[in-house]
Amino acid sequence: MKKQIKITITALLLQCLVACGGDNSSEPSQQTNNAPILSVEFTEAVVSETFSSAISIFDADGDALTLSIENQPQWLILDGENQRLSGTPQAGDEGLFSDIILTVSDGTDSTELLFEITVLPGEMATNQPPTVDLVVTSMLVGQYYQFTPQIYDADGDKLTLTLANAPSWLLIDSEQNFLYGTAQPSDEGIYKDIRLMVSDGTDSTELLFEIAVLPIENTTNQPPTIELVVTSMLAGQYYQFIPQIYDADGDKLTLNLANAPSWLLIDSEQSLIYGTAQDIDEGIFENISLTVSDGENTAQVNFDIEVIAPVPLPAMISCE
Ligand SMILES: [Ca+2]
Ligand SMILES: [Ca+2]
Ligand SMILES: [Ca+2]
Repeated sequence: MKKQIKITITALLLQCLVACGGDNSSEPSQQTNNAPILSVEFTEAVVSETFSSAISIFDADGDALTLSIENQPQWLILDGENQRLSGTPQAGDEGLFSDIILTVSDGTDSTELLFEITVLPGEMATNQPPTVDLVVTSMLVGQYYQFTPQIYDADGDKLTLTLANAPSWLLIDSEQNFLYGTAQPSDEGIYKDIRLMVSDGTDSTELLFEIAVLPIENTTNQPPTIELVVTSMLAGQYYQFIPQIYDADGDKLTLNLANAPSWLLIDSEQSLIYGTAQDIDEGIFENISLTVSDGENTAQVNFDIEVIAPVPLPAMISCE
């Protein structure tokens, strides 16, 4: 602005000098024409913001000047009367516009100015709203859960999560951006339209989700397993066989014995089988089954027991 005023004053002064000094002769002037000069303020334009830049023009002879423009971006308008370039670039106009030619003419000579304008992205125009994604299936009552949403912002903005319309036991850790909570048996049911919002400070994105709170019984039961090693028994001796039983869920297990000889018994408390066969029981007892149950599923092992009569000790033979 300062520069513009200075130029205008100078132009007036020269016009005055010409008017005062050179008007007394009508003889054809041999003086050569001075070409006009021009300059523009160097300014950067911003998307969605009004751009305006003054053009300074000057002609040493005080000739009437006209401005014209070529190769300008569509949004850039020349106001020749007010010696001003103006316009409002839109989103998509970001970048460098070069080789713009501004021409000033005094009717005889003209001067060209080659310049360029950079259009910067505007704050508002280029914010990418953040995205949020969350995979929540179901929760079992009594168990602590943590859900970490996938949040992303293409601009790298700092993101803030907020939760709305959530059950009271579902909480948010805004520092670390995750959800957590433990539902109680009285919370069983489906909670719909829970809103998770992520904001980058300018735009926000919302995700609606639901959580089903299931009773613990709805878990997939792991059936128990059983292993038993039984070889043979000597008649007259007490034996105890302890099966290896296991349940991945930690369920309480109960044993059941079937197709067993009467002398083979089960101790359900201690989960073992025991018994003493007699000499008359000598033989093979086949296909005895021992079953373990976790209350829902069972596992079974079938086995044979051979009862062997003890070999009588050989009689002492005395030699004479
Ligand atoms: Ca001139
Ligand atoms: Ca953003
Ligand atoms: Ca089980």
